[in-house]
Amino acid sequence: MEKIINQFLTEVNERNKNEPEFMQAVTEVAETVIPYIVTKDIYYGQNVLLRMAEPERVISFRVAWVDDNEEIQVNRGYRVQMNSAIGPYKGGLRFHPSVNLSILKFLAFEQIFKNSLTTLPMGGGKGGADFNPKGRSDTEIMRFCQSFMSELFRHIGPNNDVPAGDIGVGGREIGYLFGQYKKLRNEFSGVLTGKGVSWGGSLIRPEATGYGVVYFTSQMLNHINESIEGKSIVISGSGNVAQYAAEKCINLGAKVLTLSDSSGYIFDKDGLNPEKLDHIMYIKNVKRERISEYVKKYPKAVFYSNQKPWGIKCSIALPCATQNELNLADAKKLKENACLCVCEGANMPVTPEAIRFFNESGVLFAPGKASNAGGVAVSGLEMAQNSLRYNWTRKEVDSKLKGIMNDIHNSCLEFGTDKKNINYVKGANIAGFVKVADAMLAQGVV
Ligand code: NDP
Ligand code: 2IT
Repeated sequence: MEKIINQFLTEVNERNKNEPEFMQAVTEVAETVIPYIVTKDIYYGQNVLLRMAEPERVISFRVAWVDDNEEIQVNRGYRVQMNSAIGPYKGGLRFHPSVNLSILKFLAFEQIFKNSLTTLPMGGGKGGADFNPKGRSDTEIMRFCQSFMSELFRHIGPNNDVPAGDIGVGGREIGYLFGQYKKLRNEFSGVLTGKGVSWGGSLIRPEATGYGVVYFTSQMLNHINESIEGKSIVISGSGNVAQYAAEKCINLGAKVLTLSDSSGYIFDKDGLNPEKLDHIMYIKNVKRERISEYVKKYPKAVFYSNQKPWGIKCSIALPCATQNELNLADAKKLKENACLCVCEGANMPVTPEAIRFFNESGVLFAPGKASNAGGVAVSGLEMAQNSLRYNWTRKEVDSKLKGIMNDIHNSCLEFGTDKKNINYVKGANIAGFVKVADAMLAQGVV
């Protein structure tokens, strides 16, 4: 088996040299899905996974714009259209200086499986730019978004490719991108998700990823007769996903001890409450400042500069910032502190060595493609509401989100249970693969 997996990975690597994040994502899927493929006549010999690992199309383009000092800036924009077997390409846009093809291809590849798991008809895609929004004025952000969309609009559409937010792209950026698309196409359509509710957005979309992560965590705990209530929780990040994960944890009676950003983390041993979380949202979403501002208003909390929160004792850890932010040494600290469950809010935040350690040492672990699928799931519901020209209530969307997270959990159990042991990575990868593979086989070799 090892030989077949290595042959496959060598072939993919040949075509994707110097793309470590992409190879990391493909390796994780290959190690769990190839042993399944070889037992199924319909998939064996069809090179389906090899086809999935090659993007259908990659677009790269210049984004030139003028900053507030009237200097001309140049960035690089991308859209990776990875797989459209089960629906239009769907996935977020990331604006961050680290953005490159390796990162966007890993994200687009994971998105294929995640979107399949949601049970909604969405293919996989991802895009973004190596633009750093930090310290930029509102008008600079607007000009950048307009320039970015002046090229991207040619390649997307409500039945073809529907982008959304990711790191550095939230409601403000989606607004500027939508405005420019509408002007260029002279069309009001559901081409982006994460829109404002008064112009086609869905209720609960901002909350969906974070809430979904916590619903999924609850389901994992319920399965071992545990619950989230009263548990201490360590969260990294303080952006969209982290904020709403924290909100839901607090609502369910858990104690959220930490949040972080790229400058360090805050530890509040009394736990966050709704008022403290409101203040975090004000710091991050309105003032757009560093998380360290928190301790000015709440001096009992401590800010640890340039450190990660994984050494804080907790029962549950939710990494919600970025890829490869929790390594083997961090995983060992969590285990020593009797952590029960690690559920990914970010995409690929836990390194392969750390995942192996969790699986071998009995710490429940959920991969992002299952546990953070709530965001794209509600994006799918936003697309459905746009097509219907209708809006569901908050309660309706939240209940659909809960149902979808529950279905994903059940799919993980169906494909990932082996002699009562649950491997959520294996379960999510195989369940996600099957639906896309069946569609690709039915549609022929193209
Ligand atoms: P935001 O931009 O809202 O927040 C990102 C957070 O992560 C910030 O606190 C940021 O800190 C921190 N961060 C980003 N890059 C780094 C880095 N290199 N090192 C340390 N910290 C970093 O993004 P989201 O909350 O939307 O996204 C967070 C994660 O969740 C990403 O992995 C994303 O792909 C994933 N995700 C997002 C979904 C969504 O719907 N938004 C859906 C599913 C997954 P700072 O402000 O200092 O940069
Ligand atoms: O990683 C993700 O799933 C997202 N950033 C959300 C994608 C979407 O289309 O809502």
